[in-house]
Amino acid sequence: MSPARDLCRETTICTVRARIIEAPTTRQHKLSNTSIRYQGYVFVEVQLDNGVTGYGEGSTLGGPRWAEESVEAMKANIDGYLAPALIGHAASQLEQASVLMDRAAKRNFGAKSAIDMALLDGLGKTLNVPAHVLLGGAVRQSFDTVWALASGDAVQEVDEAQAMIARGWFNRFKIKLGFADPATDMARIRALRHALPAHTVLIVDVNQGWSEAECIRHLPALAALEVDLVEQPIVAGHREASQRVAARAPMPIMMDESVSTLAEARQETAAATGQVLSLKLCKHGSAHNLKRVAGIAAAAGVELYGGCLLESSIGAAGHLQVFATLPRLEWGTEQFGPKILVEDLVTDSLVYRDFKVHLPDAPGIGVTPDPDIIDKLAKKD
Ligand code: MUC
Ligand code: MG
Repeated sequence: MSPARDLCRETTICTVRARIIEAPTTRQHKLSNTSIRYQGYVFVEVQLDNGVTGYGEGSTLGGPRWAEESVEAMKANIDGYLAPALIGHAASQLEQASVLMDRAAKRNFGAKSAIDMALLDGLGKTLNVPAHVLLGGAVRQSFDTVWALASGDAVQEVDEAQAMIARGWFNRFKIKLGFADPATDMARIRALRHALPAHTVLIVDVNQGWSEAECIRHLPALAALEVDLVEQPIVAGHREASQRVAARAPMPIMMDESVSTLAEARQETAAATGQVLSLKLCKHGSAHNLKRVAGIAAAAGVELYGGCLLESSIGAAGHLQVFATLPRLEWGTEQFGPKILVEDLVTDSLVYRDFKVHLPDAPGIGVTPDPDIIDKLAKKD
């Protein structure tokens, strides 16, 4: 038997450790349902019996508000249910690990995806290959980027966007809406549209903040400002209202919070509640599930967008490994988290250049957590 096959067959999971990290951000980041000055992560270390450690990260924004999981809940469910279900099992059996985790806990997609990422990292390092090789192989080495503007202050946002363009990091922008009154929001977008180069891609994310009536009122004004894409304007699950809005909207609608599971992907695309879908590991629970959701959407003719939840370079690298394998990814990725942190969590941050983020090619997810920064930012029990 080949050494690689031996390694895969025999390598088992010894320990799964989860720690909460609180990483300060460079500025306040506001959404319709929360506002943060630091980003919370669950940092997962999976120790394999061949001596390799795999690292993964789950994130959420400002407690259990963006979705039902908080980082505290992720850690509690990893410690109490998910880790015990995996100890002693083969590290290479990624699908089996998902089955075991699904038996141990319902949903908990952020917690599961952090462990799945750590397993992919450990397995990639064991076999000396980047994680994307275990997911079908990369069809792209870099991704067009999107930066999120979310201070709510129009002057600051114009300055920030211009600085991102000047650095060559980001030249497409997503504006977070829904925390201010619509007149203020329109003034922010108008300021950006006038200050930025002609035809700069502008996306707005309402994070479920508007009713159908508000969409009817405000989407024409967004169209007049040449907004290219509107993300999750309506509460997830309000399917008929979302369907009507998507049918009459003058620009494409992007589904985000409304699609986590494969069933939701099937139902929302069948109901045509959007023409674009944002993919995130914390919503889909594993890299393989993200690929399945992407397949359902692509089969329905829906365009794909590589979403984020302000991951550090650890979680962002994990996302790039799977995004790299998608046959189509029309909108590139918004993995901007590493650039909004005061300190990134790795020794080798992802590279942003020429308005692209580049796929790392080191084994596993391709980045190395910095133990000193992790220890400094880890929440003390
Ligand atoms: C979301 O809803 O898309 C990603 C960027 C951002 O500002 O918020 C997140 C989550
Ligand atoms: Mg969103």
